[in-house]
Amino acid sequence: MSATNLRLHNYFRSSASFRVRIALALKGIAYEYVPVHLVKNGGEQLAAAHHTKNPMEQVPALELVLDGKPRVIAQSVAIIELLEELYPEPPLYPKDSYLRTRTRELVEIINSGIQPHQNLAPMKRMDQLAQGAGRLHAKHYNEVGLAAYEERVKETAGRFSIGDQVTAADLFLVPQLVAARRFEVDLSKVPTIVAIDERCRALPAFQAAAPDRQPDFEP
Ligand SMILES: N[C@@H](CCC(=O)N[C@@H](CS)C(=O)NCC(=O)O)C(=O)O
Repeated sequence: MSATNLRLHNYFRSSASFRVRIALALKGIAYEYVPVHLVKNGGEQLAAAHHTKNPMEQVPALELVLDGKPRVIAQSVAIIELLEELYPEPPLYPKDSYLRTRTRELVEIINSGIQPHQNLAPMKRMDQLAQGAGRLHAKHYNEVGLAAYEERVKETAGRFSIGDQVTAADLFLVPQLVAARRFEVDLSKVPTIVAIDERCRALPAFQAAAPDRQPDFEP
């Protein structure tokens, strides 16, 4: 399988986009950055043109020519797994079956256990039911999910979530902590996570992928 003409439809503040940007940076893959503003113009993710790229009306979506055919893939887990197949070095999933499964478990704690609760649409819906509820809901699931991640990661942590090599789990953790800080989650309860996050953020690929380094960044 081979790929050319990669275009990432994404948003600087989106944690799911940030995950994919880290994978692209770690693997040294060139791509075109296509901004999709989630707030301006009524939310560009809701436009018909974007809907065809991601029917969930979310970012990220990766457009590429795959084995000569134009394709668009959504969902950060699927995109990162495709990048892993196309560009195996450096690997983001351990060779050992148990550690690979643990990596996926940590990925899912964030991908399905935390992040969906802090999305714009559910937060807006919660706020319609009770003013301010959206933020409290998002904060709660950040606390629950990060506590679970902390408990699990203690078993495998080295410099990073799984030993001393960066894995997909770290690509999910670092963007999640940006959100957790925004929701003022007390991170003193998750010291292993905080130490891993610091080590990841010292790496050039994580820095290059950070929200404030993107062309559509707004303070
Ligand atoms: N499971 C999806 C989640 C994507 C997602 O939730 N994207 C958010 C930004 S991080 C989004 O586009 N939200 C738009 C909205 O809620 O309207 C993935 O991993 O790609």
